[in-house]
Amino acid sequence: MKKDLIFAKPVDQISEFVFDEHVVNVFSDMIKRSVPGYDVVISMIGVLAEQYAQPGSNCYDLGCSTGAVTLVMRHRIRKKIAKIISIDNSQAMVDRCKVNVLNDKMIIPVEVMLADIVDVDVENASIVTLNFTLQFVDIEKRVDVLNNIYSGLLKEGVLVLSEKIRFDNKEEEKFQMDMHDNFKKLNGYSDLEISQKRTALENVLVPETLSTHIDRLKSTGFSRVYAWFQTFNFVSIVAFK
Ligand code: GEK
Repeated sequence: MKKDLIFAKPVDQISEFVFDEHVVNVFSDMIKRSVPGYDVVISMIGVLAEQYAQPGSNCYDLGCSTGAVTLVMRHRIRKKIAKIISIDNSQAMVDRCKVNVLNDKMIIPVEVMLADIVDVDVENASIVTLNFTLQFVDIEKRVDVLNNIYSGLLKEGVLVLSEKIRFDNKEEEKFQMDMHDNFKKLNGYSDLEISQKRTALENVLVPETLSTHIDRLKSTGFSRVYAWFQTFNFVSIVAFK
């Protein structure tokens, strides 16, 4: 696994964060050292997928990056589903995801597509995952993404939504952000790396509160919405049609 040193050196003008080749090359290391609980979320998505995948249906990995969710679904699902559809709008991510799928020997068919999840039609789906992806979509378009997912889900279909969140309560926001910074420092990131990355992500990753997510999912029509995981300012929610 190549080490993430993208923000290790001081930069005069920090440009907006993009999911380009440099990020793809270190992505696995970057996400594990930056998102507390990432590995747990990935393996528990496997547990959810095993439980809720429906025969003949599609399972979607929206914002698939290098394919961690795609592969855990492919390894865990025992039913004869139609296929896994993995979508990302970064060409570099899609290319890497395709390689990772080719190197994986499981038999469930996987279609990896370059597309914006705002424009994709979800069809015949039993499971849809947005694993730390919706946070990168313009706030006003998030409801369209959820409506599209909801209408493409089968009865009893499941959406897994994982997000970085913010908190209305200032004290709690400070506590959760401090703990997240401590987590990154313990994982070897310097103060400079943390601060430069924060600037690069400022208008790119826009977190919302947990209640905003839950309310939006419920108003989209999801009948049961449960937060099943939280570590500091990272949560994962499961929503049932
Ligand atoms: C994982 N799910 O390893 N359409 C499609 N893809 C998008 C869009 C969009 N509008 N916006 C962002 N992306 C993965 C991790 S990373 C999370 C997801 C992170 C893609 C973007 O190119 C990137 O690959 C991914 O969403 C977000 O479980 O880096 O914090």
